[in-house]
Amino acid sequence: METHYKARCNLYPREKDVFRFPVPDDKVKWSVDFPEYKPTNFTSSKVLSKPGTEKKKLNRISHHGKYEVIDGVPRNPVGRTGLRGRGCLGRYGPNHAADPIVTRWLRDTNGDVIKDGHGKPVLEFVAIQRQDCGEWALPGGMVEAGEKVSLTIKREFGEEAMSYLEASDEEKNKISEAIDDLFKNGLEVYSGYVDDPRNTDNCWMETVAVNFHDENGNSVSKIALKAGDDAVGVKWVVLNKDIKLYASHSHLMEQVATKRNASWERPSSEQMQKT
Ligand code: RP5
Ligand code: MG
Ligand code: MG
Repeated sequence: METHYKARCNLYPREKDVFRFPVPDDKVKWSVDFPEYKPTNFTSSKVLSKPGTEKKKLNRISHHGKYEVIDGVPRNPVGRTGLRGRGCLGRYGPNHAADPIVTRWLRDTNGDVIKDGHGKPVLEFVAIQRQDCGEWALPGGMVEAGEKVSLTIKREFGEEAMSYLEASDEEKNKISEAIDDLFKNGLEVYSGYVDDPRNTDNCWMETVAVNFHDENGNSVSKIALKAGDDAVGVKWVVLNKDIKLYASHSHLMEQVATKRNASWERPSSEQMQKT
């Protein structure tokens, strides 16, 4: 992650009157002098009212190695965000999440894979609409204390894209089976800092993003998607460079396109008509 943009959004997420100190592009790096920099210190009351959780066995290690701790608090490794404190994030330093990226090839009505003008096949992926901000995103979530990333990936996909928490016991078994089957051969596409709007100077999101690809269109494509938990919508989205996604999820999707040798172009309306 070279720099961050969403982590410098003016109004802090989920708040009405918490604004960031404006940080121009050339003042993001801590190594650049910025004597006027006086960011507000903000930690949401929800975070402050959760005492004792620090004792849990949470992974405090960054994917980027050692981070600086200044005056007892970790420093965002990418740079200034315009806000100090924990904001609405639970931990100082890295807050670990995991993102499942479920993909299939976009096919025409005959079942043939659609290709872009350069002959590259076009991907579709499962996106959810976040309840907190309405933006479309990967169905990811926080790694719970002591939880393996592989389990977080399955759990979050079940909760957000298959409505596991709202399902009956019988449905729950079916969803778990489908997910176990689908999430067997993952390709890790990214691990590290996420340009999340909740980041502050002292805490930030990191993720492990794993791609599960349905090459032949007969596994993932069969599952029933249903938004649940903190998702209010779920759908297959045609991948291209113009899609607007939450945090730096578009950057994660670019990694998938590169690794799968898939198209990163917007498909023409002619191509879309064939689907
Ligand atoms: C993003 O926040 C991660 O990439 C992940 O998708 C998500 C985790 O937070 P919640 O969805 O649990 O809010 O930075
Ligand atoms: Mg979740
Ligand atoms: Mg989530």
